[in-house]
Amino acid sequence: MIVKNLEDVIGTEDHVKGETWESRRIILKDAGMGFSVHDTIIYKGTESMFWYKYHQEAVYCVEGEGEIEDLTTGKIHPIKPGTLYALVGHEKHLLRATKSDMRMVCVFNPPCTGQETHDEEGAYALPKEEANL
Ligand code: 9YT
Repeated sequence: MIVKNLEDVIGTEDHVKGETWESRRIILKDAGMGFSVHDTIIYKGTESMFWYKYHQEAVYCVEGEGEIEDLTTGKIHPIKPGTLYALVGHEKHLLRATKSDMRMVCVFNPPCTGQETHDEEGAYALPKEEANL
């Protein structure tokens, strides 16, 4: 059994920071579970483009409000606490934290190893001023 607290991850190498987000990676590939579990924060007023070509990801909002735009359909879905989106088809998407920081718990299959921050394939962030928020 593994028992961890977010406090065990904050400030370690598994606490990874991007331009528009930070990710506290609580369970990674080395745990042998077949998935990884991340507690992430998306910063207020930002727009991020993500495209996980090689992973499926489910994301559950526990705090904050924003929206996700599915770039394969053009559809925009509001996000609030209790909303879950699942990228079953590796959909390229725009994530916007419009009203506040959003705290999102993510599960990845296959699991992240912890290295993804350097070469986050397909993910890049628009500068805040271009996001027009
Ligand atoms: C919800 C989301 O996609 N957050 C970006 C961070 C990323 N998922 C990660 O590496 O934890």
